[in-house]
Amino acid sequence: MTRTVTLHGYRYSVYTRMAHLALRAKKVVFDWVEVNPFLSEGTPPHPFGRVPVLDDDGFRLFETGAITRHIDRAFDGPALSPLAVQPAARMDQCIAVIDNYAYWPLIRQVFAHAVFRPLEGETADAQQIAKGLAAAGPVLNVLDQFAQEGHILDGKTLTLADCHLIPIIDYFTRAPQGQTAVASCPALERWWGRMQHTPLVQTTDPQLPGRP
Ligand SMILES: N[C@@H](CCC(=O)N[C@@H](CS)C(=O)NCC(=O)O)C(=O)O
Repeated sequence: MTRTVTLHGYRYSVYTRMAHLALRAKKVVFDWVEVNPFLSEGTPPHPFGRVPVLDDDGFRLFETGAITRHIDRAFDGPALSPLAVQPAARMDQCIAVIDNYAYWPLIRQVFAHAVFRPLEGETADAQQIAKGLAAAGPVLNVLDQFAQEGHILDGKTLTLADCHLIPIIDYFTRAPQGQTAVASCPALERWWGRMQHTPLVQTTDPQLPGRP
């Protein structure tokens, strides 16, 4: 019997892309159901109105950290979680840092207001960009230290930390201010320099409106 895997997600969502990256890294065949959580009519099968949701042959999961770990455990392909204790802990820590301290300032404040809203013809709030940039500084420093240490984010061995961080840094550096901020974090910049042209990153590019 064929195993049916479905990703319910929104094409421009960083969290959807995290799950998408894990599925692609494991070479899982899956269907994509497009759901825009910001429109009331497109209600995803998620109790809190978010994306993504993964359906693995009838087993439904929400929360991206659980989804990507499930993908890693439930499918063949390269392991995306380090076996060694310290790198595994650092990967988990990195994912939590992204959820708790990176998503809001880097994506919802800087990227949304400096890049996405202008592309969509919506008004942007310069104060939100300034607040997001200020909050982004300490987060980027922590991520830079992770990359510098070398347990994760080494630009060679892909882990779930990469799957979670790629969408965030990709969008953040599309804002000139974000690019400048990352340029002051040498190890993080080196990591992104290695990752950004990989087939995995290219094939999961959300193709923002107005970009070739
Ligand atoms: N804790 C959730 C967060 C997911 C999330 O915030 N997704 C965003 C899109 S990137 C969303 O659905 N936002 C809709 C909203 O904020 O109403 C997870 O880990 O999956």
